[in-house]
Amino acid sequence: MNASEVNFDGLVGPTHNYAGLSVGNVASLSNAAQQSNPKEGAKQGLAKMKALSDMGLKQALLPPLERPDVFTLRKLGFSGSDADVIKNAYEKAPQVFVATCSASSMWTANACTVSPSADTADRKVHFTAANLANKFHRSIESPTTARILSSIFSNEKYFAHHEPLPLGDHFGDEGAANHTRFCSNYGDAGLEFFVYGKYAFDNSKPAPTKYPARQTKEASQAIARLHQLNPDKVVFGQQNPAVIDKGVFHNDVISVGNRNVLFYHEEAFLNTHNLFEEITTKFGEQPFYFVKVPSSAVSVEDAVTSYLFNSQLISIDDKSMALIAPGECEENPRVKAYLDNLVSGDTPIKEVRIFDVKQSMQNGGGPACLRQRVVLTDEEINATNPNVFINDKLFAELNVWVDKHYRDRLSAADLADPNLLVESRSALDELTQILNLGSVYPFQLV
Ligand code: SUG
Repeated sequence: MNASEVNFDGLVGPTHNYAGLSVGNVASLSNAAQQSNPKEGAKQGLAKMKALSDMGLKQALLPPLERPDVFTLRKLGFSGSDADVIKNAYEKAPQVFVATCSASSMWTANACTVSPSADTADRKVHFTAANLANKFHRSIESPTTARILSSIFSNEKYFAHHEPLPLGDHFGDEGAANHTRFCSNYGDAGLEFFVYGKYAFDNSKPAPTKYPARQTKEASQAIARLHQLNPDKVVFGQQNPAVIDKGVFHNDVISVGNRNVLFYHEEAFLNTHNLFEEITTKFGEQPFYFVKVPSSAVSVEDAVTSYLFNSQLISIDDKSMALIAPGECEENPRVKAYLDNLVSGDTPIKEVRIFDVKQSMQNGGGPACLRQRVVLTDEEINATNPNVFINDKLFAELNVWVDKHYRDRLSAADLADPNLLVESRSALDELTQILNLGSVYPFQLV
């Protein structure tokens, strides 16, 4: 069956801001209270989408969520008109308020976990929106995210959607940021690799001590069950707790995989030897490339500041791959030297392309955070909403839309401006028409 990887990038939302909301995410905390530029953020993201589409890859997008989230604020006891809700929340509970303003849905790697039809028992593509339970500002994303996914992938003959896992730390699920799929060709049955940060029900097992482990093993196991995966084609591996404590809050900050390649940092995992043996055995075919970046070349600290591993690893053709890396990799001499050598080595990675996604990077989101990978057969692509696929026309239309609706400067105080909600809603309403999504936002459903 012919299948391709489609990258669904998150469109940066009109309230993109830096609020220091993510303990354990070094960039988020160190840029807290900086002024942001939502317009520039959205355009940087669109430019990356357009470039990948021009490289011949299939590229689509997921829309941003409505923020501030007035509906959540109402659940927390704020009442009156929408403007009253915003004003009272800002004055009486400013930290709660900013958490309802985050444009964090832009990092669509965290939107959901997807298993392609070649891997599932019922031969449907399975989706589970991530509950993002570890961070309040992210835990409010999943209901609308799930609605958007169901709208884009609506044909029940091909697509199966599951509820997000139950909320709470025990089933903390961060979606594809901790999930990689290996395969020979995209249409073949693959090996799904789930990486967790801790065990939820066994405190005697290794776990980080300084920063939270956001993904539990039990959550990963639940996703594998829901998606009807063959246990012989699933591997669970634990992230090294020591690197979580150094700021590696998701596994996609320390490794990235594609087809028969895992590009990873030497310190990424626990029990690496046994883990890789299981991957090789279950993958079955040869060759499989474990491309190790040694600590002597790039330290964990360099990996966290440059986001080397938050690159996208994409297939250019059947033999060679490219890393889509953030600009920060060029600014770090050790990372740059490593990359200069990598492309001439004996691995399928033959090219590095650098992209400026600084607006997102300052919140701890690199190129790979900004995309959700969905492997689809040609038939499944035909059953997907065609209006979310990037082409020259949509790219131009979205740039005009951003110019019309987005601000080029946003500070904490601006978030309390009730006009921002009005601007944001009219932007999103127009976007649902451009993308032909129907009513997906809470303000469209009341
Ligand atoms: O969940 N940052 C996001 C970054 C997510 C990156 N995604 C992946 N690695 N896949 C997070 O920590 C910061 C928001 C703020 O501080 O304003 C934030 O939510």
